[in-house]
Amino acid sequence: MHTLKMLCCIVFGTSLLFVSCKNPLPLPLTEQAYNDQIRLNQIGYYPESSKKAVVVDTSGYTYFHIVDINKSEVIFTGKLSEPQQWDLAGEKVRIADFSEVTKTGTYYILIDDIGYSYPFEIKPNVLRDALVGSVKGLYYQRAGLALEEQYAGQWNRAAGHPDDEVLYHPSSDRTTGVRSSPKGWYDAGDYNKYVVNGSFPLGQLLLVHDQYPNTFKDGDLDIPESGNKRNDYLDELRYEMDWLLTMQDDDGGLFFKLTAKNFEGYVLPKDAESPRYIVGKSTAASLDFAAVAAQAYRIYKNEDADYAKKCLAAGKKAYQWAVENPTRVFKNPEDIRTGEYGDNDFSQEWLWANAELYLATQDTTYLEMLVKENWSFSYKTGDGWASFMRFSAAFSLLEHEDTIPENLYKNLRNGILKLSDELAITTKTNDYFQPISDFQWGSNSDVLNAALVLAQAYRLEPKAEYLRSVQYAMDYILGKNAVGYSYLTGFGDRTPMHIHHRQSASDTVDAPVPGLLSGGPNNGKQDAASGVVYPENAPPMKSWTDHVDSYASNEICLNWNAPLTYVLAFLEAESK
Ligand code: G3I
Ligand code: 9MR
Repeated sequence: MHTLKMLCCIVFGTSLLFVSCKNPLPLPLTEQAYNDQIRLNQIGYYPESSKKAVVVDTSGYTYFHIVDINKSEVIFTGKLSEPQQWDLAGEKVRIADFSEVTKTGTYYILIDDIGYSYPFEIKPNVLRDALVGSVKGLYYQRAGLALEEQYAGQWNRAAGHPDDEVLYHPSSDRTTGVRSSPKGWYDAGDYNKYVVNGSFPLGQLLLVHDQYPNTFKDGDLDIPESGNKRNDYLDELRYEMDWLLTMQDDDGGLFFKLTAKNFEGYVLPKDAESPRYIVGKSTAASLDFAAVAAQAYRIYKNEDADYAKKCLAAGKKAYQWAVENPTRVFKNPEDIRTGEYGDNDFSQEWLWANAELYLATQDTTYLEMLVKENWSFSYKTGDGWASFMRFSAAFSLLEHEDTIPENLYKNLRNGILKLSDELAITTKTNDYFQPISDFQWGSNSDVLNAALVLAQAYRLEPKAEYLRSVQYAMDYILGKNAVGYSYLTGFGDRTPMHIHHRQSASDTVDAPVPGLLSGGPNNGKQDAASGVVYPENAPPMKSWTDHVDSYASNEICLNWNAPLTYVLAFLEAESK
C-alpha cells in the first residue's frame, strides 16, 4: 500500500504552519477511490493562476490538503470557505482555494473522511494537449475521407459521404442535375453539413490564427497533411473552407445545407446511405460565407495567394447576392427534417460580412454600416450561431486599430470592455464561477463564447480579472461543474462516454471519439419528449445526461468546439 507522509498544520487565521507528524494515510489505488464531490479542473492549472475547487455537501469538514502524488506528501493545507447555497446547481458547497500552490507537480486534493479528488497537474502549458485534441476533434469530423489508423488510432474508419453527386432539392432554385460538394466537417453528431454553422465556427477558428499565429506548425496535429511544410492548423481549417466554396451557386448565392431528408440512425459514415440533397438558398448563408471567405483571404494570403484570392472573389460575389436578395429566410421544406439553424434577422450577419470584407479589401463602402452601428454589446445565450456574429465582427475589427476610423475603434473597445466588466463580476459570484445563468441547448458554448469576449477584453487591457474569468470558465468546462465531468471527450478522468455522435455510437470502440465537447446542461430538456431521462428534479446546471440519445444535452457540434479551441489557445498563449 502507498503511504502518505503527513504534515500536520496549525492554522493561524489564513497562515499555515507545518509540523511533521506520523499519520500515514492510504493513497487511492483505483479510480473508485476518487470522490467526485470534489469538483475541479481535472486536467490542471497554470502555476500563477487562481486555483479553486468546489466541495459539495461538506458539513463538518474544515480543512483540505494538497497532496503531491509523486512524493506522497501533503504540501499545502487550507481552510474551506463557509458553506454557501448555489441554486442553479441545487447544491450546498464550500470552496477550496489553493492559489498559493504554484509549484509544478501532480496532485490530489484530500479532505479527511471525504477522500481524494481526481489527480491534476500544475504546470506551464497544462492545457496544450487539450488544445491539440480539440482541433484533432475536427479531423475526426471530416466527411468523405477514410480516417487511417496512422492518424486516427483506434477510431480509424472507412470513408463515407463522398458527396460527389448530390441531388438538388427544389428549394435550392435548381431542378436538374447533381452537384459535387465534397469534404467539409460533419456538423455535429449528425452527418449533415450546414453553411451557416460551417462558416461561423470556421471564423472563430481563423481568429485563433489571426491572433496567435504561432500556436501550431506543420506536424503538430498528426493529420494526413502533416509533413507538407504548411501549418497543420490551416490545413485542417482548409478542409472546411474547401467545402464551403462548393456550396456557392453560379449567381453567387449560397445553398443553405447539404443534407439527407432525415437524421440518419446510429450508423457509421460508410453505412449512411440516404440520398443527400442540396437544400435551400439563403441570405444568412450567403453573408456568413462572404464573411468567412474574406477572413480566409487575410489568413491564407501568405500561405497560398491563389487560394486566398479565390476565397475573396467568392466572398464578394456572395455579398453582392445578399445585397440583391436581402430577405431570403431559410425554413425547412416540408420533407426535410434536419437542422434548421433558424434566423430571420440578418443584422448581425451584415455586420460580420461588412467587417471582414472591409478588412480584406480596405474598400470603404463596407465601412458605412459599421460606422453607423450603435455598438453596444449584451450577452445572449442559446442560439450562438445567430446572436454572436456582431462579436465576430468586433473582434476582427479590433485587431486592426490602424485601419479603422478612430471612433469605430473606440466604440468597439468600450463596448467589449463594458460587457467584460459585467461578465467578470458575474463570474466572481455565480455558481461554479462561470459567466452564464441561463442554461440552454449548447450551454457549454455559451460559457466559452462569454470567455472569448473576456479574452478579447484581456487583449485590449490585460487586467488580471479578465484572464482569471477566462481560466475559471475553462475550469468549469473541464470538471469544476455541477455534474463533475470534464465535458471534453478523452480529456480528464471522468468524461462523457456516450455522446450523441453517430460515429462514436456505431463504432466498436468503447471510448468516444476524443476532442469533442458535449453540449452541456440544457434546462430546455427538449429530448425528454423522446424518452431521454434526466436526473430527477434536476436544476439547470445538472440538466445533462451522459446518454447517447440525449441530443439536447450530450451532442457535440462545430460551433461548440470552435470557441473551446479559441479559449484553449488563448489560455496557452497568455497564462503563466
Ligand atoms: O430560445 C428559447 C428560449 O427562450 C427558451 O427558454 C428555451 C426553452 O426550451 O428554448 C429556446 O430555444 C431553443 C434554442 O435551441 C436555443 O436554446 C429551442 O427550443 C431549441 O429547439 C433550439 O435547439 C437547436 C437545435 O438544433 C434544434 O433546432 C439548437 O440551438 C441548435 O444548436 C441545434 O443544432 C443542431 C442542428 O440542428 C443539427 N446538427 C446538430 C446541432 C447541435 O445539436
Ligand atoms: O439526432 C438528431 C441530432 O443530431 C440533432 O442535433 C437534433 C436536432 O433537433 O435532432 C436529433 O434527432 C432527433 C429529432 O430531432 C427528434 N426525434 C429524435 C431524433 C434523435 O433520435
